[in-house]
Amino acid sequence: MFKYAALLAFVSVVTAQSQLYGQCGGIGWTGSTTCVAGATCTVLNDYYSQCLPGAASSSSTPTTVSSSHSTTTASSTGTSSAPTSTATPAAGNPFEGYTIYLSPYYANEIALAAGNITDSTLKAKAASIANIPTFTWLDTVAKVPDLGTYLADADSIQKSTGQKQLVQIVVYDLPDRDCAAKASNGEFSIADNGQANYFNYMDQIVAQIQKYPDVRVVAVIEPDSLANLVTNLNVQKCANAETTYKACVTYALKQLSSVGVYQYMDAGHAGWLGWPANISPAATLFTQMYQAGGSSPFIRGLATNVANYNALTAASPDPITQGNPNYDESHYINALAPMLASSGFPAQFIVDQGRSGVQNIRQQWGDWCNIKGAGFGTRPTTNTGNSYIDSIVWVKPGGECDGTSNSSSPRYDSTCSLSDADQPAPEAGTWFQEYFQTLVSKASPSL
Ligand code: RCB
Repeated sequence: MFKYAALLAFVSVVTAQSQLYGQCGGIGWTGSTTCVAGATCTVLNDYYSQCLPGAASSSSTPTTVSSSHSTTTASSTGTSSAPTSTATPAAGNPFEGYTIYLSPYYANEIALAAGNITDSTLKAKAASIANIPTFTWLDTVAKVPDLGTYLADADSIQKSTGQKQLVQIVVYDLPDRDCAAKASNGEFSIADNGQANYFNYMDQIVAQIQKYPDVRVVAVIEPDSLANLVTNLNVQKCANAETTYKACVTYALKQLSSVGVYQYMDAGHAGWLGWPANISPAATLFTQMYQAGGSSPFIRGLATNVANYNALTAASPDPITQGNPNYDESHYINALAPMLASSGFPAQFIVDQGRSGVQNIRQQWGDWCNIKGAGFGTRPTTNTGNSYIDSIVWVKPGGECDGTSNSSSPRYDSTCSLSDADQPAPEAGTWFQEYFQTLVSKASPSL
C-alpha cells in the first residue's frame, strides 16, 4: 500500500512538469504544459509542443520557434537546408495520412519475375506484388544515390497528386555486419577503416534526405546488429564489433534525427530476444541506444520480425516455440514495450509480416534462411489492432534470397542448407525465382 501511494506521488510529480523531450502542448494535449528545469516548452506545430533543452520555463505559455524544416519554405525554394536538430516531429503514428512510395527497384524485380511465369493466374498474382510497399535496403554505399532518385520521384508524385509520400528505407551497412552469421556479411570491415566508412555512408544518406524535406522517410536501423550484441557476445566477431556497432548506430540515430527521419531500431523477433532470458537485457540496450541518440522523438521505436517468419498473432503456438511465453510478435511486443516505457523509452513498433503467411514450417525457431513453404503475409496496414504497433510492414522484399546454399561460397552459412531451407539458393539479396513463386502461391491472405 505504501509503495502504491509513493508511486502515485511520483507519477503526480512527473505529470506536473514534462520531461526533457516530452510533450508539453498541442491540440488535444491534456498533460502538463510546463517543463522540467533546463527545458523550454516549444511549439513545433499545432499538434505538438515539446520540452527542448534551453532556459527553464516557469510559464505555461509555449515558446514558438520557426523551423528551418518548414514545408512552405522548402517547397517554394526547392533548396536544401543544412542538417538541423530542430526538424519538426509530427505527433503520433508517422504512417498515418501518408501514401507509401513503391520502390522502383522492387517493382522491376517483380516485373521480371512475373515475366518468367507461364501460368496466367500465378503470373497475375505475382505481378500484383509490385503494388505492395516494401523497404529499400541501402545495403551498400553504391545504392545510396538510388535513394536520391526515389526521393525526387516521391517529391514530384506528391506535388502532382497532393498525396503525401513516405519512403521506407533500411539502413544496413555496418562494418563486420551480421557478426554471428555469414550469409549477409557486408562491404565494410572494422579492421579496414570500417567506422569512418560507415560515417561517410550515413553522411551520404543524410545529404540525399535533406534535399527533399517535404517527403517523409521511415528507416529501419541495422537489422540483427543490436540483437547480436544481446545474445552473441560469445562470438568473437560480435564481441569485437560491440563498440563499433554502438558508435555507428548512435551516429545513424543522431544524423537521421537531424533531418527528420522516423526511425525504428531492429529488435530481432519473438524467437530471439523474446526469450525470458533475453528480453530484459534487450530492453536495457535499446533504451541505452535511444538515450545515446539524444532521446529524439524521431527515434520512434523498434522493428520486429525483419526477414523472419513469425506470426503477429498465432492461432496457436508453433511447437518450436515451446518454453517461450512470447510465442508470437504480439506477445513479444506487449512484453517489451512496457519495459522500455518504464525505462524512459516510449517505443512504438512496426512488424514485418512479408513472409509470415504460412506458420509451423520450421524445424527450429532459430532457422532463418529461405524457409521452405513460406507465403506472403498480411499486407502493410496501420490497422494493427495493437496500440503499440504503428504499422504492419513488409521490410524484407519477398523473393530476394536470404543466403546461398553453395558451400564453396565465401558467404556460405550452413543454416542455408538445413532441411527446412529451400535449395539450391543463390547469394543473399539476389533474386530467388522459385522461392518467390512459392511465396505468391502460398500467400495468406491469398493474392
Ligand atoms: C539471425 O539468427 C536466434 O535466437 C535463444 O536461446 C534460448 N529456453 C541470423 O544470425 C534467432 O531465432 C538464443 O538466445 C534461450 O529457455 C541473421 O543472419 C535467429 O533468428 C537466441 O539467440 C532459452 O528453452 C538473420 O538475418 C538468429 C536464439 C531457451 C536473422 O536471424 C540467431 O538467434 C534462440 O534461442 C531456449 C533473421 O531473423 C542469432 O544467433 C532460438 O530459439 C533457447
